[in-house]
Amino acid sequence: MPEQTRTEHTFCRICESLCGLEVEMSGNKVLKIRPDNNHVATRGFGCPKGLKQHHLFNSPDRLKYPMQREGTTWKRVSWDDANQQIGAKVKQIIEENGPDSIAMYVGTAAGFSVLHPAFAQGFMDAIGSKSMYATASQDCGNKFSAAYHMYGFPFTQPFPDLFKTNCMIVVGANPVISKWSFLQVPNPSKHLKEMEARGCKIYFIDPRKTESTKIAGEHVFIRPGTDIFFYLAFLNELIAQQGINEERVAQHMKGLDTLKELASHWTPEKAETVTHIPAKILREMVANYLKANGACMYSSTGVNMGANGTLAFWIQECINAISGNLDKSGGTLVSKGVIDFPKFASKNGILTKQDKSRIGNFTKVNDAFPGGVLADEILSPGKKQIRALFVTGGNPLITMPNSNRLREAFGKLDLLVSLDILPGETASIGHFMLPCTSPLQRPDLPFIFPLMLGLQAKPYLQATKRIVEPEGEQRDEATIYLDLAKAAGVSLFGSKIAQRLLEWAKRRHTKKLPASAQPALPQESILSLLLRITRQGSFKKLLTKKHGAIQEAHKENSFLGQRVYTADGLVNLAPEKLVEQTKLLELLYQKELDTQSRFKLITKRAVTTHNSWTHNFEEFVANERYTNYLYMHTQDMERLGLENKQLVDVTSATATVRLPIKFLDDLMPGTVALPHGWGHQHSLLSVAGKTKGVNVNILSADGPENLERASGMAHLTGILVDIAPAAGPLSPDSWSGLPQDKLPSFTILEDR
Ligand SMILES: Nc1nc2c(c(=O)[nH]1)N[C@H]1C(S)=C(S)[C@@H](COP(=O)(O)OP(=O)(O)OC[C@H]3O[C@@H](n4cnc5c(=O)[nH]c(N)nc54)[C@H](O)[C@@H]3O)O[C@H]1N2
Ligand SMILES: Nc1nc2c(c(=O)[nH]1)N[C@H]1C(S)=C(S)[C@@H](COP(=O)(O)OP(=O)(O)OC[C@H]3O[C@@H](n4cnc5c(=O)[nH]c(N)nc54)[C@H](O)[C@@H]3O)O[C@H]1N2
Ligand code: SF4
Ligand SMILES: [Mo]
Repeated sequence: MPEQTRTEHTFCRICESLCGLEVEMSGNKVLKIRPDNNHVATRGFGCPKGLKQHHLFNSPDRLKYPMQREGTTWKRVSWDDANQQIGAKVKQIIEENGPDSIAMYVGTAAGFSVLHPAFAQGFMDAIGSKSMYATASQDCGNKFSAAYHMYGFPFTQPFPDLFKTNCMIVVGANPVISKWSFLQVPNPSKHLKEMEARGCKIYFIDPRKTESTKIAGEHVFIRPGTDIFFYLAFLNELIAQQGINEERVAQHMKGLDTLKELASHWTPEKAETVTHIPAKILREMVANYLKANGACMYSSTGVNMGANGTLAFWIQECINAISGNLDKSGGTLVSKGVIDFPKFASKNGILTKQDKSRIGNFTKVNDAFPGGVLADEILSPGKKQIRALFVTGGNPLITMPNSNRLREAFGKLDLLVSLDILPGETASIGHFMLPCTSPLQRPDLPFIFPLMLGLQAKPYLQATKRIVEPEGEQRDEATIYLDLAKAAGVSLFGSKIAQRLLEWAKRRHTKKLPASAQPALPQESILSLLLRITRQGSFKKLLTKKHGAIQEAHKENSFLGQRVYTADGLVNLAPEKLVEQTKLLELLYQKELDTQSRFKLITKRAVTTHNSWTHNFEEFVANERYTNYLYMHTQDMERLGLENKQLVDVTSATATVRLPIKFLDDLMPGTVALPHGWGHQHSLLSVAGKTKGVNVNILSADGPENLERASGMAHLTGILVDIAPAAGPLSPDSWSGLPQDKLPSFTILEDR
């Protein structure tokens, strides 16, 4: 008899929008996913990735059993065997080389779960290793670093009060495609249109006329990588137009004089020579910003990845602060999640560790070292040399700088373990792949940004149970780390009591499960405990609010003088570490002047991608989408004598990639765009593996001298490149830029 269909409510955990979803199911099978029209905040919004995620999860490649590689063959192993072997290796490496030789890379997918990142960190604490790496140094580490210096805590992140702002300047973000980052606002197009309709002045500062700029606001081109000069000129002009709120500054901030002195060198005319933003437009922008009752500047990855992200973000925050827009309705707000997390965490030394990296002497940001020194840390002999790496919900081989070098380094590891749902590029070259539950297979709460920090335009809470049962031997990451800690003879969170208590809870919970189920921690109970400690009621109770539970709205005047956790409680407008970096600005400016005639390469996301892992579904790579393209303005193509779809070589300081070119007149001439997240040819992914795209991160440089000093951010946009018709030894078949002999080809045994 066919099973009856039923509807389950949950929310998407692929990107920061966390869209409410209605899932039509039959038995354990997802038939269809619809946006939840009655969701309190996301109100019927969803994107192709979220609504088709079941196809990504139902792939025949989906990991179901622990796998171990022998030579070029992957075979199935039992959990006991995998844990025992990994545990023994971890013990051996600790004995021989110390705990810091065991590293971990926490990827984006981990960030969207509550328990996964907490238990991953707990495992590193168990080992006693400081060698933590995360996506932040490819994404937003600059924001964390600047916030730490200015506000005393990296996660203190003021965000635009979208519903009330009267002027918003968006720099290096494309919310219509990517949704917002550091702010949960589902359905960006609708919000942007509504904002404009009520008279809000919107600017997009971007080297490409993006999908967002076509929805609302005014677009202003900027030469990639020159944002810092735009911000400094904006500050210079803001001071000239007497836009400082002296009273607010005197009461809550320090360092204004240093800031003024710095800005005095950067007139709109001087900045224009490198940013290409006309001084007249900049002056108008400043006037509109100052005229508005409630204005804000917001930036995202286009600025973060541009080699000067920390300085740029710092100046942006200073502009919002000194103009009186910080902590003001219509400006930027600093919200609270379920607790005052910055207070709790800074008191307990969470996310504020100041360890230094062995290579490059970088200070940790958010308790993690820069990914751009990971290859060096693996390849450079000595005490603390990294010999083992756990990759948890990430795919660094595609997403980090200088992928070829990273591939070489990963090949030298004694142990590379991936906790993933798919056998992606990083997992494919490792020693063990551990099969995890997908988002639909785990109970959850909104991740740390909304939960702990309230980074939501409209605050709400929601709980979801697991709606799809795991298949084969898939396990949740928290349970995996508990078992790995036991196998390595260490205690999660560095606490014997915690380890024993969690093992007991796991045994007790597993007894209640059907005999065929995998052992598991009681995830719902742990999440419930978190809610109860923070006085939010129980998980079960929250589950009954299947469309989400609205929380109190954010308030202005609730941050300055109250929740700034610097030593003196003042916002530091001129942190020494950042001011020191400004000495390099003249040099940088000169370098920009010297390279005006060269191409700069930027990124470009698509609605069907999420970094590197959504190409394993036929529909998302159908027809022309079988590869990525180099996008170029027709004017530049004509100048170089290139034709649409022609194969070209793109060469940076590190490598060359070969791929087809497409014209795109939305680009600023002199700028080319190349989407990231491609280059799957040599993974075990059956659909993505047949695509032709190239990994753009072969073109970005790693190593201490190529990273942004203050935050360790990789330089992934605004990269200088040369472009020429395809010629020479690169094989047109590979298009990947990797020498054929360096590419391992793996097989997977059928018995999985
Ligand atoms: N050139 C260039 N490079 C970039 C960027 C760019 O714009 N340009 N963007 C950067 C940004 S913003 C980021 S955040 C990084 C991303 O860097 P990564 O986090 O390294 O990359 P993802 O592709 O998001 O990898 C997610 C991995 O998690 C797996 N996964 C999915 N769901 C789950 C789950 O529930 N559990 C587990 N265990 N695994 C799961 C996926 O299969 C995939 O392997 O890349 C950065 N790299
Ligand atoms: N569809 C889709 N959605 C995603 C993702 C995805 O891969 N695909 N990734 C998710 C993740 S992990 C993140 S962090 C967010 C990121 O979300 P966003 O930060 O909004 O990322 P992008 O859409 O890449 O927008 C960056 C913009 O910066 C511009 N830009 C490039 N270089 C420069 C520069 O030097 N200066 C300035 N001013 N602008 C520049 C680009 O043209 C682009 O329009 O998106 C998330 N959402
Ligand atoms: S925008 Fe798409 S991927 Fe992001 S949460 Fe919503 S449905 Fe999921
Ligand atoms: Mo990201």
